[in-house]
Amino acid sequence: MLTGQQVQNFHEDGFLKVTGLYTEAEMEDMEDAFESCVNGRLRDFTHGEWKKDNPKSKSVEGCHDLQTYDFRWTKLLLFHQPLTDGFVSLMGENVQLHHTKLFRKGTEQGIGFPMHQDAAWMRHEKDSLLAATIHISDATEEMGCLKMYRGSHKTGHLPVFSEKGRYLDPEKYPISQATAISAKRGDVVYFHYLTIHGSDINTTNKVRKSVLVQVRDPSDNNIDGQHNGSHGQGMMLAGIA
Ligand SMILES: O=C(O)CCC(=O)C(=O)O
Repeated sequence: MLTGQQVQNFHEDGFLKVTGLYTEAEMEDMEDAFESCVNGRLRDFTHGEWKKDNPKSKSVEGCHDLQTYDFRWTKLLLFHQPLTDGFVSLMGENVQLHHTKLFRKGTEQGIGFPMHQDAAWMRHEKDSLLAATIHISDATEEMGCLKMYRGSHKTGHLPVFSEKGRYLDPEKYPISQATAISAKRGDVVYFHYLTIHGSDINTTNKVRKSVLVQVRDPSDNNIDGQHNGSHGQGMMLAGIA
């Protein structure tokens, strides 16, 4: 379980980085599972028309529903007690799976994500959704680590600037003004689905690797049907529905 101070920080900031939830042996398993997943399954996850401003950049690639590709994701993401305990500390005893996904941000010009709220992709009535990004590689600022606007989960639902990419106005919410959340391999960053976040270009020669689990309270309902029907969506990770 997280400490009272960690929970308080999360509610103030809208995000929280936690270390030590995974052992090195688990991280080795995770990296193997990552490599076994990526062959032939990755697709372009670049948000909308953002890339046209950076024509030389390479795409961010990713895929969903990791547990359908390799059994290790089930124990490393869905039935991983320390990870789930973190969700319970932050949102309460009932935790339901929404979806899993993986990102691979390529080297030298691996493009970023413009600032956005995940809520624009999966709006729910009670805004209970949280995500956890698990870092499989280190993520320095030069590698295009996550960036967050501190406290922005309190601003509610903001209008999207790009309908297609569903990101926010880059003039109002530049990536450069957000707080960089650099992370080490094994670190987990929990964040609320209203927290404004994104990430910048990977300018290094190292690939940035991460996976993500998104969850909700089982009493919460999707409003517009977006992002419904991921594999295992509705599975209880903790508590009862
Ligand atoms: O990990 C990143 O670089 C950003 C990912 C992101 O924005 C998301 O999962 O919504």
